Amino acid sequence: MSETIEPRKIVIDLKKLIVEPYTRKKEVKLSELKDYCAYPEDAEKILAKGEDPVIYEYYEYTPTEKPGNINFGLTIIYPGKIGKEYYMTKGHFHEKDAAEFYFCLKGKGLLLMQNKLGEVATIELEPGSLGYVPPGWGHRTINTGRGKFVFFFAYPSDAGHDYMLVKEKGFAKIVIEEAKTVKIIDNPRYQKLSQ
Ligand code: S6P
Ligand code: ZN
Repeated sequence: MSETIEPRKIVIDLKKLIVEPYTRKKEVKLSELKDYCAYPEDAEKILAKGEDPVIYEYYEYTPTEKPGNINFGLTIIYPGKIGKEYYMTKGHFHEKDAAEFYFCLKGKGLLLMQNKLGEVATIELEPGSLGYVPPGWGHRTINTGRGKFVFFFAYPSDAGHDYMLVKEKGFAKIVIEEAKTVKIIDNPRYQKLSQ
């Protein structure tokens, strides 16, 4: 029998920074992110002190994974750095050719994208601006501000997520703070997809 999805109302609470109701909440701490960092030795130093800060969290509402539906939610990236690299999401590619958008609600940050040819694009996000991720582009978000960086996302429910490509090869660029300014530089640990 085919699944019936009922129409419904979902509230995005901009004060509490929560989606109500949500189907999934995930908190990513430094210990889980460390293999994605450009300078994992800096992550190890923080962890060795007995600290394991939450880097980001997200609330998602997934009606179903059936094609034709939309997943959406809220991502909150905390302010901070791991060494000189700003707090960021792991980043991923979608398994299917599926686009996504990020609509910034609070704070400021960067949307870093890369396609499988190794081409890179960055979009600055501040409240009111929307970053569009075309199908085929891996995406990571980075908090370059002093407060929480918060954005609303939406993408096709059957998109799927591939984290391995980013974990093993990295993004070609990383975002760091140097001399108190935001810099986008080559990732010293990047391995081209053809290697
Ligand atoms: C999912 C969408 C977001 C991210 C979230 C965390 O397609 O892009 O919900 O899941 O921003 O990022 P990541 O890379 O840990 O999934
Ligand atoms: Zn995505």
